Amino acid sequence: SVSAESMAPSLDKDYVKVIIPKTQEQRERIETSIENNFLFKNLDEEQYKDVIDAMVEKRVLNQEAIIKQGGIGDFFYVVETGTFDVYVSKNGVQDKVHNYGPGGSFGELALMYNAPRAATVVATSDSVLWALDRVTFRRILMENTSRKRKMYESFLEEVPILVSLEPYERHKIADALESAIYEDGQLVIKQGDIGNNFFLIESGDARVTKIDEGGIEHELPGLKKGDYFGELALLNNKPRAVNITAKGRLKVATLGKKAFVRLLGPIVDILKRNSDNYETITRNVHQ
Ligand code: 1OR
Repeated sequence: SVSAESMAPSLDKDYVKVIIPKTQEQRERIETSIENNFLFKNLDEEQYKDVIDAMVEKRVLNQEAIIKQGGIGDFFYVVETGTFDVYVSKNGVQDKVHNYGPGGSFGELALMYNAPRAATVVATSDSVLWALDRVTFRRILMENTSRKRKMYESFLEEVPILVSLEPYERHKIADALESAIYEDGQLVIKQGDIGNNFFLIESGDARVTKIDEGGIEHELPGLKKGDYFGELALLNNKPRAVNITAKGRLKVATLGKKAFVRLLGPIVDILKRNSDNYETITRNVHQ
């Protein structure tokens, strides 16, 4: 077929694997550092090994700029220990836009898009990083990443709750999303359960019901494409407040609790404010 993917040059036989010798102890430190990083998910055994083989340890001192905006992209970095601030200069004004701690990663943009570095990244403590060269990053990690970003890009742009985010913040959400499908009548969230996921509706509709103290189930306003649910239990650490059921075939994109907290931090206030409306809706149902 003439899909975009099959047009990508197949260099499979031409590359030389990068192997930086390392101790078992170093391997274990890498594994811990990438454990919760979505970019490393879904790798097969060989890809996982190749990535670890290619990584090189890099120690940086407090205040060192490991990446300079406008520079050439050579490495992608994963933070083992330490902290980093990210600055973007625009029209001569420099703004702090982000920060990273252990398990975080940065420097993928220039490698993915063959672009100059989009930001400056400065250590704010003595730190240990694992660096992955451009060729290995593109060969192994990029396919995963760009496929997901492309897949979710237009959808995420249209999700009302996410419009206030920067495009780059939506990219990071795309990296972390997992799709799931529920058939008609299937329960997605059960009232009273512990909440572990946040959901965005990619397509289809969902029914929302609430069982009152007397055991009677009340129908609440339903949900449609672009709507979200499941945030309440994550915001408040409370059991699920309602039942959510697929009405016809329902496709959702989900975010785990950790990713929810990390990626939706900038809009938590909006989510909380919106959730105040539920109280009104629920109160009306009980009247
Ligand atoms: P890079 O290869 O361009 C700098 O090198 C890295 O900083 C970049 O990849 C990202 O991994 C990371 N905009 C651009 N790059 C950012 C941003 C960012 N935050 C972290 N990086 N933001 C948009 C600012 C208008 C901040 C979004 C929260």
